[in-house]
Amino acid sequence: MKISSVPTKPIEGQKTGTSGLRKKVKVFMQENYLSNWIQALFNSLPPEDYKNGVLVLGGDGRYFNRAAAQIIIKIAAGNGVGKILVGREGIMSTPAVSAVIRKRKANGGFIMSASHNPGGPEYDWGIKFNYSSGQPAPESITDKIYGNTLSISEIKMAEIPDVDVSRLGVTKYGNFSVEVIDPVSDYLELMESVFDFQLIRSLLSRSDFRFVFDAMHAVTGAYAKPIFVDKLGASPDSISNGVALEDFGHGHPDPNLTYAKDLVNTMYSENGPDFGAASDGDGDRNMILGKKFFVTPSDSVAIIAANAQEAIPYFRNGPVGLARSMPTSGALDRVAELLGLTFFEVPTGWKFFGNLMDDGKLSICGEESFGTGSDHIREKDGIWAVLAWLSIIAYRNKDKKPGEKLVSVSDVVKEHWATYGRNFFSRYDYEECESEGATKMIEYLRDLASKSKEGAKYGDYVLQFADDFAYTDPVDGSVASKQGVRFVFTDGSRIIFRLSGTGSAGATIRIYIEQFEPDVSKHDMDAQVALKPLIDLALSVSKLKDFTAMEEPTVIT
Ligand code: VG1
Ligand code: CO
Repeated sequence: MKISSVPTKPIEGQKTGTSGLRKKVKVFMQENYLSNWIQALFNSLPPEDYKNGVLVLGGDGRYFNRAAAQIIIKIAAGNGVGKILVGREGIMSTPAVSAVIRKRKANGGFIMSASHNPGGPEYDWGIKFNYSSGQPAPESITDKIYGNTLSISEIKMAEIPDVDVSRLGVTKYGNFSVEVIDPVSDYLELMESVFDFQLIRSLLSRSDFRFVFDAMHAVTGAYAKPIFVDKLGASPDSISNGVALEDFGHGHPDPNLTYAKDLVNTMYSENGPDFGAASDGDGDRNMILGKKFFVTPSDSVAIIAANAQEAIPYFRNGPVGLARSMPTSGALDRVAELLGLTFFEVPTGWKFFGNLMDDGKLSICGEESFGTGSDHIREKDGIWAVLAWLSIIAYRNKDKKPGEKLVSVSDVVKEHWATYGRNFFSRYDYEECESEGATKMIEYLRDLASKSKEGAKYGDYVLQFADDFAYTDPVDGSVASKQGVRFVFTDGSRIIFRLSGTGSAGATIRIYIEQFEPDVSKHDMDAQVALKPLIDLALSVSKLKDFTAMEEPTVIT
């Protein structure tokens, strides 16, 4: 195998965000743009982490993945990687890549995805690198990669023909080989070891229970039929948008109340289904809905944690520890407290959970941004979350005779609130703001937080503390600072501000609002109504309209 040295120059702006490097496709298609980043990555890894080693390659099927896969394979070969395991047609969800890395003891893997960002020639592309236990590369590595993109001068490329990724099997090129693998089978095997498929099947085959899943024309299209239909007995028409398309059918593959509107409409229609779910571009997010009922992701992880031991065989000995990202509501904290479990609060982004899991401290975790998962892999996992919820509902109904009223998704949630209290939660997103105004607003808030005093009055709320969240990893001692400005009040209410690290144009401001309500008689209130005073406070404290000229949020969750 001949390896050529391609001269190159540094390209600006290749710093990874919350989850990999994301840019417009057009940016990635510039000469050497992707190649520089991939080569910089190899320049950053210790050689023993990839020389003659095995790397996994998958993606969500978006536009440019096919061309990108060939570039990545050639540079990997050029740098001495021994073998690449690639999903057929370049397809593999983020959780499946994590599962395959772990099962096959690979050194790491690439995921070609910009997750929930839209795809197609005018939209976004992205690349993530995961390490040997399947977790997203830590900041120590991504910082090194960025450093190397600033000084890169040479790309090492193997001179091999394009690899046919459409057929399963191994192709050898000297000491290097490519194996095209089925993107579903390892992942499915793992799911079968985590859950009681028989139990879920008993629910999905009932005539008085209707299930729907919206793959949003993204990667879970490849997983939904083999898992829900073929293995678990759901009817074939329960899957919508089940074919992965390069532009996600012109959609925004983000499972939330705004972008998964069709599913939401179905679930809120008269005589709608009993259970609805959706996943995002790369299959790591999930949205769970009951009949005319939305489960907020912060509640979802808390409810899964509270029910895991009885409903999910993987947790038959009980979870060891729980964790959430800082802006996620405190619903999970209450479960940890009642069950007597260790609890962690980490910055936004899944990379912070992995160390805790590797150290045996953490079993179940989640983020308010529709991310839920466990230590079965090192990524959030959309299909896993759906199976977890189906397990809970199936377990509650396992002895119900035909015709008897079933325990519904909303019953489970309301029962949970009655036991633990309800954490009202909402997130306001202001997408594509002018970067300058958004940055100034965060700086202003950071300054305000640092000057704020305990006991200060904010309308009807009394300040407990305000800060810019910083996290010290209890396993390796690494510190992440400036992770979000928070104002926490004496009744436990919180308002939090941060800038998104996953966008590809302008800046996105996220405001997270939370208030705890122990009184059961108030649990049926609409979250937007219950949180109105706190939302108004957040807008006035931040002077958002002055800084950004944004009148309304683009997405409300
Ligand atoms: C967002 C979410 C965060 C999530 C990240 C990656 O980040 O808020 O919770 O981990 O996306 O999810 P940000 O920086 O835009 O707020 V995914 O599904 O894009 O891999
Ligand atoms: Co995603």
